Amino acid sequence: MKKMLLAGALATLLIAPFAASGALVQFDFGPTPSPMNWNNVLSYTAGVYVSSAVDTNGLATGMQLAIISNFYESSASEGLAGGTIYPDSASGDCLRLSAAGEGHAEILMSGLNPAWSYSFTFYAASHRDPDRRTTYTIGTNSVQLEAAHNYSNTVSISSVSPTAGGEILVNIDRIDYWGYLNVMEVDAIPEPLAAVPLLLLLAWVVRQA
Ligand SMILES: [Ca+2]
Repeated sequence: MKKMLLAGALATLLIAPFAASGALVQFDFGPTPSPMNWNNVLSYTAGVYVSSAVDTNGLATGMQLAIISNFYESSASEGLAGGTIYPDSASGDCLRLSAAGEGHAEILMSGLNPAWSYSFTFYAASHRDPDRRTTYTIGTNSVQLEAAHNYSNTVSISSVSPTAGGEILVNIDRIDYWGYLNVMEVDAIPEPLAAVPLLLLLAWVVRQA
């Protein structure tokens, strides 16, 4: 009986990390906030804007977002309404980079689990004409996106490991005169290998019971 209880406790330990599996966290950039479980970043200047982001189920993740190198502006009108993948409150406004000022911005994500990997998806949209391309860089991985009339395209960087301190730095750079960030999604993926020692222990306990 004691061993069965132990096996049950170990099973709970084993399953617990996977309860958060696939937790998706959505950030909306620009002056117009999105409702429900979006995490809103209204300003373009340096500062901590989300101290514990919620996932799409409204659960607190402990994930923090800070702008550590500021954008050029936060614009309510330079995005694109009528996009097909996000609400207008998210696609219709944006943070922008400009050749007239700040052409490079940095976002520091912290409070991440060093044992997990994270996937980042970026969305940039503008109602104006090309070229309005932006580069998003994490470590040595870079992706680019054209914002002009972009109703549905996104770009992603997958399998990003945080530092031992639980941080990931995102760099955003304009390619043309204007650069954009309207939406960022972070998908937290628990590392399956972390469960292997627990699996072996559970198997041993069950064998002994
Ligand atoms: Ca918004």
